[in-house]
Amino acid sequence: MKINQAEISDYNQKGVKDHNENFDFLSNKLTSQGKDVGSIVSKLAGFQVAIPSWALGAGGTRFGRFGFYGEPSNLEQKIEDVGVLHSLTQTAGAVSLHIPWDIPSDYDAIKQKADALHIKFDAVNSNTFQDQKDAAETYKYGSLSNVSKAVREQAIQHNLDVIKIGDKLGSKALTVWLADGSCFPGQNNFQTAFQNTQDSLIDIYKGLPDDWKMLVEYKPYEPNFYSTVIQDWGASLMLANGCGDKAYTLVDLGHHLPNSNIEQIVSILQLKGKLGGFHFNDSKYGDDDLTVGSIKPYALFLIFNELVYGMENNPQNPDLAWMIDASHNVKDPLEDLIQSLEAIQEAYAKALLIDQKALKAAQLENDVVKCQEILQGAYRTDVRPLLEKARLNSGGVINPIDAYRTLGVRGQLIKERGKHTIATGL
Ligand code: LRH
Ligand code: MN
Repeated sequence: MKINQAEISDYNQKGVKDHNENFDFLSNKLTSQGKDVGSIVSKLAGFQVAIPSWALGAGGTRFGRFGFYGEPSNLEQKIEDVGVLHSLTQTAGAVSLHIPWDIPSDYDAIKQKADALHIKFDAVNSNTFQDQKDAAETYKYGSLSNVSKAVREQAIQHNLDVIKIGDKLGSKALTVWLADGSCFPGQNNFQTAFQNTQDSLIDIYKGLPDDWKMLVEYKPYEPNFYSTVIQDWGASLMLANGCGDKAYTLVDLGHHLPNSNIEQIVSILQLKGKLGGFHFNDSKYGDDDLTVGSIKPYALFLIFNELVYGMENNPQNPDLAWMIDASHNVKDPLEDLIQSLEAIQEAYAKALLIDQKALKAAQLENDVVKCQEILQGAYRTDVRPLLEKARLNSGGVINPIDAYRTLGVRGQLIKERGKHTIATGL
């Protein structure tokens, strides 16, 4: 299904008066505080987040999966669904594919479809955490870190194949996340596992086109529950440095032990010019892959404060890959992704309201209270009229969730696809 511009402008009619009143009020207030509202709105409109191809259907856990009707059953339908998200929000202009879950059958056709929907191909993800049915070697005891050279070589070759697939689609980055680790003390020699991983990543790195990046994603545990080879930002940073200038760290918000200070990690990785991108989601306990901003919205705001500071002060750090990585156990996947896109825009908008100069001055004065007042003043601002303006300026809708329901998108998808289609992915 495709949402056409006429449906969008018809829908916006009912809300545009309220929007204009709210926007004018906020815009006047911010302008009186010296804020450049126009630049904030254009930064929001330019902030495109990649949708994970593996999260367009219902997710699940080992305890079960409850399907969602009208799920996409092939890559073409997944691109269509990303197109629906982008039509409504105008901030989902990219998709991140996971291989082999989403190997295109017709590259030209899929590129034409994505182009027509203004969808770019962001980082491609390799998968050496599941065995493919005709594979010669198993990844049961790891992939790039495996004690077996044959297993490591199979995993290296898979990553080189993923690069080729991404290259045909116009992608410019490879994301490597490894489940590799151990479930019991003594099972692994940590140094051998780490060195095998480093050597394997270097072999993959040699196959990276000049204008590509390698994003090394870390995670403390699951599916291994005693040790994980790439357990934290330090391990990812060391491995990226061991590969070279085109290798960076990837921060998945759910891949941190409770109460980790993620904004500090983000800040220092930018200072070192080694922050490559994000997998946005939220979590209460583990890698819960919940809707962005649904559990810890203030933490997300503090991360965006460091990102805004870094984007202004760390030219040594590359443009970042913005991606969502979530799983939907109880919500309509598209509504869940719309809420995540909204939360990301909201955190970014609030962070753009922070007077970084005044904050720096207060920090130099050790005026702790003033520092907090500056941050929380921005956080307490209802920035939704700015998000609406950015969407309207780009041809999107004022309220994406309401539009999604008013336009009956899920009903239309069920009519087209039926109730029993299942999307590949997690
Ligand atoms: C691992 C992870 C990784 C993906 C997978 C789908 O938990 O975050 O980014 O490969 O989820
Ligand atoms: Mn992830």
